[in-house]
Amino acid sequence: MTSAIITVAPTGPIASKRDNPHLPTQPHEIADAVAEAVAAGATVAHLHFRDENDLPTADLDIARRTIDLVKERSSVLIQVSTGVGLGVSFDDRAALVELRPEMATLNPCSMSFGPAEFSNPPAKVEQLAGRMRELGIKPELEVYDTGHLEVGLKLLERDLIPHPLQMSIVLGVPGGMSATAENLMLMVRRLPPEAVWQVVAVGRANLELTAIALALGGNARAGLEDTLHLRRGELSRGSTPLVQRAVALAHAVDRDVASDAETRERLNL
Ligand code: KMH
Ligand code: ZN
Repeated sequence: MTSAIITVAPTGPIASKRDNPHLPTQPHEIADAVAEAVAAGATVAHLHFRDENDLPTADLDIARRTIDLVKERSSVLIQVSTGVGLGVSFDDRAALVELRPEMATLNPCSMSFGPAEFSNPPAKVEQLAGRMRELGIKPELEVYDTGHLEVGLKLLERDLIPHPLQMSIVLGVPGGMSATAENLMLMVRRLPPEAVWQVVAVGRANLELTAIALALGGNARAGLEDTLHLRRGELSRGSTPLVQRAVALAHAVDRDVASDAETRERLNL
């Protein structure tokens, strides 16, 4: 099997330091967390940004400052989240690609996201995909349901996103598919053979589904964005223990962890 690409997701849109005091929120904290995770084997950093009050933000200065600090510490590939956080407008979220990261997420469909609405109107999604293509930014599709996958495959068919398809199968968001092995298999069976994919299992099933995905040939995402715990009742002391666990799982199923060069080659960057 191919080597496993490990993405670190140190900070998401929802959790706060009250939920886990090790959650990095400020630019230097995020840069420290990524540097540690890279030393443990991560080659991609999936980044959300927070303002001085620790709230999710698409502020370009904060994003630029964070990215610069991350880049000072390693040659990790930067993947900016254009999901950002609930309550931030699509246009503000989309503007983050103007910072020209190597990669950015593309959330192809609107949905309920817990108690809120996650708005991704089709015309705006296509516009963002087009802008990413112009700027040479690799999109990672974030699919939370079977219909999202079909929309993503249509974008690929219409050449609005480049080959190979890169995808996160996100399971466990209230409003999307639940985090079960059956749902993961349903999605994986529908992927084109060239697809580069990982599971983003939110919450309790993170360990099991990450293990299954690695055994199936998928990649792994690890970090406090997706789970705050290492195991039931034990908060993870940052993202590094989760990255180390993903590396151990990859080795347990006889896979190497992708280097920077292998990651770039597999994603055709
Ligand atoms: N926060 C995850 C549920 C994005 O940032 O664009 C999905 C995610 C999407 O990581
Ligand atoms: Zn994210």
